[in-house]
Amino acid sequence: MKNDIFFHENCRRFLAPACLAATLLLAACSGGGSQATPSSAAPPPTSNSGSNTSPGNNTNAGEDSATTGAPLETRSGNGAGYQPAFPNQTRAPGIRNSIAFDVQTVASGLDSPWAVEVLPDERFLITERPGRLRIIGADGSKSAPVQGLPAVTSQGQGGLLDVALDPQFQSNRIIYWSYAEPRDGGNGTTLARGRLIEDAAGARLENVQVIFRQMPTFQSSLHFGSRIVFAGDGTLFLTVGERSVPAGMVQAQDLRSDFGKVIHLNADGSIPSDNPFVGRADTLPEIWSYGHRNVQAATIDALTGRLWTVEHGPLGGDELNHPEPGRNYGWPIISYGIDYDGTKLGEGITARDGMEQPVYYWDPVIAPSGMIVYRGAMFPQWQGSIFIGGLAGMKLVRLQMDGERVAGEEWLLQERNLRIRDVQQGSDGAIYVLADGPNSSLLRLVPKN
Ligand SMILES: [Ca+2]
Ligand SMILES: [Ca+2]
Repeated sequence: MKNDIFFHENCRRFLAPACLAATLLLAACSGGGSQATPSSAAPPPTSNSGSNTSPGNNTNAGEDSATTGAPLETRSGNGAGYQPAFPNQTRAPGIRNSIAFDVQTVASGLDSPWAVEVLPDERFLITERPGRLRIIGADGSKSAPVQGLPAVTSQGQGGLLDVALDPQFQSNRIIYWSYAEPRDGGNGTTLARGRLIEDAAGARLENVQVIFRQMPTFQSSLHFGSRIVFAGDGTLFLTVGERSVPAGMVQAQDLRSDFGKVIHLNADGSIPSDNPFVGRADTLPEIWSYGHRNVQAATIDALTGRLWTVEHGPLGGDELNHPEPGRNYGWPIISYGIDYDGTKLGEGITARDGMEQPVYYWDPVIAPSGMIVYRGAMFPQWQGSIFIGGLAGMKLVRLQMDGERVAGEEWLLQERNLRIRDVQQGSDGAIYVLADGPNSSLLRLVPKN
C-alpha cells in the first residue's frame, strides 16, 4: 500500500513506519511526515486567529488590527552558531491577526493531491500524486481521472506532481504537467504538455508531448523539485531537485547536470536564446540558476514579473530566493542548515563570494510546498505579501515584504493542523490552499463577512 511509506521532502531518505520511533530521525524531519496532531516538536500555538482556534470552525476570528512583535519562531534552530547575513533574513518580526478571513471547504476526499490550478471558469485542475489528474467543479464534484497521461513513478516523493495552464489556455486548452518519469536505469523529473479535451466521452489529454527531461536519469525517490510557472513573456520555469543522495547533491554545482537547478524553457521546450549559459561550452543551455537543493515552491509576481522560489533546506535552512539568470544559490557549499546526522555540511559555512544569500530562511524548517505573491483584490492589506505553504510547518506562512526584503512573518491556519501542499490565487483574489495527504481538502480563504 502506497501510504505505508511515509516520507518528507526535507528528509534525505524516506522512512518505513517501523522507523518512526527513531527519535533522531523524527527530529530530523521536524515532525514533518505525520498527518496526526503535531507532536511536541510542532510550533507553539501562536495562532493568528484570535480567540477562535477550534479545528473545523470555518471562521477566523482575528481582528483587523495587526500586531507586530517578537518573531513567531521560538524553538532553537539547528544551525547553532550560524548568523544571518543581514537584519530580517530569518525570524522577522511576528505579525498576528493582520486580517480576519473565512475558510471555506471547496472539495474534500482528495488522494494525496500535489497541485491545484484555477481554471478560467472557476473550476479546478488537481493532480493526485499516485498519477491522477482531476477536474474539480465549483461545487466540489470530482471528475473521473483525466485520460491520456503517461505513466508515473509513484514512490517516495515521486508521482504526478505540478500542473500549469498555458497562458493562452482559454483559446488553446493546453496544459503542462511535471512528473517522476520511470526510465531505463531509474527515473527523473519530466515535463509534458497536452490539450485538455472535455466532451461526452469524458476528459482526456490529446497531442501529448514530452518537452523536457531532467538528466541524468537517476535511481532515487526523492527531490524531484517540479514546480512549473509561466513568465509574462510566455516562457516557463521548471524547478528540479538534486535527487538527495550525495552523488546528486554535488551536481547542483555542476552546469553539465540538470540536478538542483531552475530550468528556463520556451513553451515548446526549446531553449530561449538569451538564457544565461547559451553558447558556453560544457554547460546545459536550459539552466537559469543553479546551486539549488529541492525547489518545490515557485511563482511569478504578476506585478513585477519577478521569479520567486522557496527550497527545502536540510535540517534547517529552508530558503526564499528570487533566482536571477546565471547565479549560484550555493547548495551544497553554503547553507543555514546542517546535515540530518547533526554534523555540519561541507565546510559548515553560510556565505561565499560568488554565491547568493537567501532573501529569507527558516530554521527549524517549514518544509515549503507551493507559493504565491498575492496580487488580488479581495485582501488589499495583503498586496505584495508572499504566501508559502508549510508541510512540516503545518501552516500557511505570510511574509510581509518591504521591497524585496522581508518585513514581517505571520502564520495562518495553524489551528487546522494541515500539511499544506499548494497555494494559488483565484482571479477574484480568493486564496486557495491545498492540503496534503490521502484524504485531504481544497480550501478557499475569503475576507470575513
Ligand atoms: Ca501549478
Ligand atoms: Ca542557497
